[in-house]
Amino acid sequence: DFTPTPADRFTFGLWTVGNTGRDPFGEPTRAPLSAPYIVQKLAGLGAYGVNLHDNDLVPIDASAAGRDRIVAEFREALSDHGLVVPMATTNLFSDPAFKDGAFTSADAHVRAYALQKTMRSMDLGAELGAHTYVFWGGREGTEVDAGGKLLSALGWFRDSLNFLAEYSESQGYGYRFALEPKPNEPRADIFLPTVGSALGFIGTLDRPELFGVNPEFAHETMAGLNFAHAVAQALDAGKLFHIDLNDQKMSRFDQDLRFGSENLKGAFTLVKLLEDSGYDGPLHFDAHALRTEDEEGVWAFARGCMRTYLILKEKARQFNADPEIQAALAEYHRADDELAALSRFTPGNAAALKDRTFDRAALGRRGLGLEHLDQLTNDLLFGVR
Ligand code: 3MF
Ligand code: MG
Ligand code: MG
Repeated sequence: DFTPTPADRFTFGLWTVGNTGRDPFGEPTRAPLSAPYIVQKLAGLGAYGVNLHDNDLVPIDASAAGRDRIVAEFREALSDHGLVVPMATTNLFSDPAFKDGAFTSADAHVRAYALQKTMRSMDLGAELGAHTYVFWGGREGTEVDAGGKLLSALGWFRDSLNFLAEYSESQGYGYRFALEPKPNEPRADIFLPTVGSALGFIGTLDRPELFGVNPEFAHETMAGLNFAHAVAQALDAGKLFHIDLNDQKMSRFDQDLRFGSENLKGAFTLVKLLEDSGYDGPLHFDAHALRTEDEEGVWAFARGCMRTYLILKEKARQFNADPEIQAALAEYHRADDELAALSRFTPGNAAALKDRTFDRAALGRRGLGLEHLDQLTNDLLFGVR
């Protein structure tokens, strides 16, 4: 009946269901919810875990004693309700100190402070049991490129990530790090804007094996890209360390909509890809209820994210079991054992392939049956198959 359980590995951020509805043009529409209360409610809904930025839990100006008390209360709520913290991250975007970037600020003092804040936040995450550490470089970017930091910024970013990976290893935290790309908002242009950019950058780090990506549906969509394609590239590279699920209209401000609420077919493609690939990491919803909603609407939003995922997972199972759909797929994927063998390079195969005659006109005439396959998929999603 599509009721989630912890075995489904659904997680939410404290900042997601805790979102109070503030936007650049308007004040909050909902009262804040305490972290222990969020834990209790998410557990009641069948979630597996809760993720956080350091300052979602501990205010940036908390005293050491205040911090310890808040963390102790939070840990008690986690153990009372059986929720885990699989992922932690740093808020390197809210404080005015980070207005021109954290690791890529042109100010060496800001960069050093960002390292300090992140190490402390990594300590907190480790204390809570997190194994994945996310870097969303929200302020790592520019409006004014005349500042001339485009090349230096990448070097500073690299040095910081190398430093923090060594810190994690030296402390025995065993984190796997996930870079979360976003093209813009809050900066006009954010560095490493897409999944592809992040994957390329990872190859330049000292310990690339410790780094992967945390792609977000909304972020690739804001860049005009197809999210499932980005996720496929991350999977292919063995770099899908985490994922941020939500929804988004293309070419708009960052909406963080309920999963599957806008691009249902894109959501289906994604769920099928994740399920077929055997991805076994957390399924994290980085989204929030609409500003129109009260607290009841927040939990309706959270239930809806998980329910839609589970329905689409069942649709993916039906897709894989549907004989007519499978026949259409078999028709589309024309295989040929002899040609597959020839396509493995040897000098002989290269010579044989160069000599072979292909019926080019027949290749061009062949219909692929994709209209039929796509309508079968629609019928399946509409629930009429
Ligand atoms: C912003 C985001 C971020 C990141 C978070 C780390 C505040 O668009 O997506 O959410 O996801 O900082 O996970
Ligand atoms: Mg986002
Ligand atoms: Mg995100």
